[in-house]
Amino acid sequence: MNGTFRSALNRPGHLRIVGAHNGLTAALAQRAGFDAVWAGGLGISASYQVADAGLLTMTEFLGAAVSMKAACRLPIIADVDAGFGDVNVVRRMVQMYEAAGIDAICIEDKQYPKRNSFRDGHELEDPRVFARKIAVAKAAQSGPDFVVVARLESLIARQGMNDALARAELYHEAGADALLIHSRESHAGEIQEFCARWQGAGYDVPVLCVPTTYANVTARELGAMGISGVIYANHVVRAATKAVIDVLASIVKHDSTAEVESEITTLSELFEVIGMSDVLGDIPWQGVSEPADRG
Ligand code: SPV
Ligand code: MG
Repeated sequence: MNGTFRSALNRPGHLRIVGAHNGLTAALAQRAGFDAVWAGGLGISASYQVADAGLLTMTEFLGAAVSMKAACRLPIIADVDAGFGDVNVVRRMVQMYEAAGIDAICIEDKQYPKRNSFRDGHELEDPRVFARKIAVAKAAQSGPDFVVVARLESLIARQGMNDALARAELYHEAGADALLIHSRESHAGEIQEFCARWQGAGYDVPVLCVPTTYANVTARELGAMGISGVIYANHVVRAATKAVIDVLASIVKHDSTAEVESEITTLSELFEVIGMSDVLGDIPWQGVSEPADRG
C-alpha cells in the first residue's frame, strides 16, 4: 500500500482488511492481496488458547501486533479491546503502539471486563468517559499518521441506533479518525441505516464494519453503503483451527499421514512463505571485495 493507512482509509472506495493472529497469518494476508491486517483480540487470544474476555495483557497484544508488522508490509490495525484501563493506561498504550510502528488502534466503548461481541452481557462505557479516552489517545500520539478508531458497541449491547449515532458524534468531536460500527444481525440492515443516517447528518468520517454474522453481503455492497473498510475479523483463525482439527483426526484415524499429504502445504511451499532461501550461509568473512554471502 502506498502512503499511510490514514490516506488509504480516506480515499474513495473500501479497504479489505483481514484478521491475523501471528506473523505467518499476516504474511499470508499480504500474499492473498488484502489491504490491511486486523490484529484481532479473538484471534490472538485463541492462539494463546484463552478466552476473548480481557485476559491477555497489553504487552501480549502488542507483541502479537509487532510480529505481524514485521512479517508483512501491510498496515496493522490493532484491536485493543477497551484500552486496557483508564485514560492513563490509554495514553501509555498509544505511545507504545505508535513507537512500535503499529499504524492504528481500535478502542471499543465497553466497560472492563469486556466480552466478545458475539456473547451476551455487555456493559457500555459512559459515552463521555469513552470520548475522553479518545481525546487522550489522540493527544498522546507524537506523529501525524497514527490512526485512532472508535468502535461503537451500541447495537451489540442492544442500545439502539440513536445511541450509536449520538456516540458517533461525540467520539468524532473527541478526535476519532474513524469509527467502527459493530452489528450482530444476520443481515446488513443496521450497517446500511447507520451509514445513511451518519452521511445524511453531513459527516464523511471513515466507517469500518465487521461482517461476521451478515456474511452474505459483499464488500462491494458494503462499500456502496458508505463503508470504508470491511474487516474479516476471525476467518483466518477459524480456518486454521478447522484445518488442524481435520488433519489431526485423519492422522489418528488412518495411522499415517498419507491421506492428508495433499491437504497440507508441501515443505517447499512453507519454506517459500517463510523465506528459507534467504538464509545466509555459514562462511567466514571474505573481505570487502567479496560478495557478502557465497553459500
Ligand atoms: C476481534 O476480532 O477480536 C473483534 C472483532 O473484536 S469481533 O470478534 O468480531 O467482535
Ligand atoms: Mg476484539
